[in-house]
Amino acid sequence: MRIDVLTIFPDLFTGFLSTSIPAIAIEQGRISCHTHDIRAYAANKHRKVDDRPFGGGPGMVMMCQPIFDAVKAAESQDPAAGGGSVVRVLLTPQGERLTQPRVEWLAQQPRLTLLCGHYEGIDERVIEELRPLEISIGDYVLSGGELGAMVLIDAVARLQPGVLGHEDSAAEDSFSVRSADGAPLLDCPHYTRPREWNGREVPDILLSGDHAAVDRWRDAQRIERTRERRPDLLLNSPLAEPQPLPAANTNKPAAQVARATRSTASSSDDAPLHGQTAPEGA
Ligand code: 9D3
Repeated sequence: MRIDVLTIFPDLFTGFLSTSIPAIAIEQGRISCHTHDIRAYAANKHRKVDDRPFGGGPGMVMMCQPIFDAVKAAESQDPAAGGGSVVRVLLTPQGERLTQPRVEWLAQQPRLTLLCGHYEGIDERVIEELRPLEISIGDYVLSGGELGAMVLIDAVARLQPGVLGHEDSAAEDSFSVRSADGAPLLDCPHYTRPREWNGREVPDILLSGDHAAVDRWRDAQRIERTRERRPDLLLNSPLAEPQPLPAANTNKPAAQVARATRSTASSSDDAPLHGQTAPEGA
């Protein structure tokens, strides 16, 4: 897979691309990653890539011309790389959420062009012209698309065949392990030596040598942790706690039913499985 990244901060990618899984994927020749400085394509002599918004308001807007020319230049390099097929992705808070099924689809493409926005946003006309997929990595505010692009690159790199030493690791971690009915499950807890640390012991079952019993214990842990921490993943699964009737059979809107279900499943009288929780707000 060939990946081209368009950014006004190409330096952000150097450490990332020379470390850990992305570096291994590149060294093995499973992916190649090319960064392009959008500023190098600015046609004006001041190398200006942004301007004030029409209609007024705060901040600056990225101009069409440097972005369009950078995309065309990047995609005309090594034209054989994608066999003529290039998937364009704009990282933007207005995008659809990056999920593991979307990562799996992106990982199978021969060529990606990742466009990182900055400032208040990008002139809408160049988005209409390029028609990229629009992807967000979550509901929080970043200062630009670069971290989103790195998240996407890391997620697709580790799925390339041969990149992870232990081939089962990708198939068995969070969101790849599924219950019998197909609900994605969180991972079970892991332990290594020593058997006792700081007065804390490793669960006896893991030392029993009974592999079938270990497998059953791990499955039970996955289900319990998913119920406790991510009941939303089990909403349509028989593994979920008893739920309110579907929205169609009540006079409540679906969002309200989902909210009630989630708050029931993680009620505060249950002991928390882990010590601290980040507040989600009102
Ligand atoms: C505070 C500015 N916002 C006004 C309502 C708009 C805004 C513009 C540009 C907010 C963030 C950004 C920069 N973010 C990204 O480019 C971005 C992003 C993100 O902020 N959150 C989650 N995923 C992504 S992917 C790209």
